[in-house]
Amino acid sequence: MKILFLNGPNLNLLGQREPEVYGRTTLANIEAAVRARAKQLKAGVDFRQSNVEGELVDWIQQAKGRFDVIVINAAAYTHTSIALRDAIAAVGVPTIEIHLSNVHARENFRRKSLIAPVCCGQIAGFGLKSYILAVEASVHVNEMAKSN
Ligand code: CA2
Repeated sequence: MKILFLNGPNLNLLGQREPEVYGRTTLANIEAAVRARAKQLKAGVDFRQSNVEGELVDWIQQAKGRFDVIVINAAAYTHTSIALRDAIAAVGVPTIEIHLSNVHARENFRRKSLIAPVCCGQIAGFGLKSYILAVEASVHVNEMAKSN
């Protein structure tokens, strides 16, 4: 099975800015941990980041037939992007929403996710471990999809 990991705006700054909020782990550290767990579970991984909403939309559209599951940390676009929501709904690839922080314990505007209703589930609040849990959830979602 193949998993497409998508990371939204400013996540390229992880570990370099605001360590008090997002910690010292870099996106490269996260990618390495994701690849290690995916290898154990015999899953392939493509891991991407963009600050551009339209590029994320393009990648979601192109996932059809190429990936079994999409995992997305849409960052700030989580709370604003109807375009990402429409792309996830249109592509029909099971999608898991993830966040490093517990978005429900932060500012009110972070409690609303426009993509949650078109995702199969949400993992938030576990830092790098949110990504590892998402690898495991992807395998589960794929097995469920195959048995239906
Ligand atoms: O907790 C998460 O994973 C978020 O998706 C992170 C987003 C935020 O807008 C969401 O509400 C929750 C922000 C990502 C920006 O990351 C930075 C990293 C270092 C320095 C500045 C921003």
